[in-house]
Amino acid sequence: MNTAYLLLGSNEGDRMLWLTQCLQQLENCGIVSKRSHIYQTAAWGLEEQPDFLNMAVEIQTTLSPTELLKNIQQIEANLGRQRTLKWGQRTLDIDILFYNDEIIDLPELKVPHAFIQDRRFALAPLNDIAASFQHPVLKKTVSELLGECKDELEVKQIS
Ligand code: GSY
Repeated sequence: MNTAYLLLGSNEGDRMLWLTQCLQQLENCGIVSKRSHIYQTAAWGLEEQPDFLNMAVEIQTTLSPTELLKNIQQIEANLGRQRTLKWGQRTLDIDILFYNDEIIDLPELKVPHAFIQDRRFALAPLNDIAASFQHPVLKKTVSELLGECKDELEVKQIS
């Protein structure tokens, strides 16, 4: 069994509904063993767009990293995601943040996800469920990375 940490985000349409449906569909990938609070977060990248709702989940899965990626891309497609602008609005985005303590460098998949340490919208929810998890490259815990993070975009816990 493998442990993966995922970040879910939505900033288009009924954001809470997309997150809820995503949680249901993730049950096809394994067991969702932990979920963070939900945060309303200012959009990073193209800032002239609606705020995101973000949450992190821990999943226990027998899927390999690339199988997991294919499954979550299918969930994104099922829930209306259209891949248009790189930093644009989206009904649902699912990122693999960590997969065990593995370092994966494939054209289609980089794990740990490159932005974790620079994005409060990822670290705050992740800290709810994996504060003492150590980043396998930076060798710092999620809690330490959150304490050092300089990202000033607003991240507000809403549930
Ligand atoms: O990379 C994830 C999608 N995304 C997000 C996000 O999830 N939250 C916030 N606050 N900004 C974002 N910009 C992008 S792209």
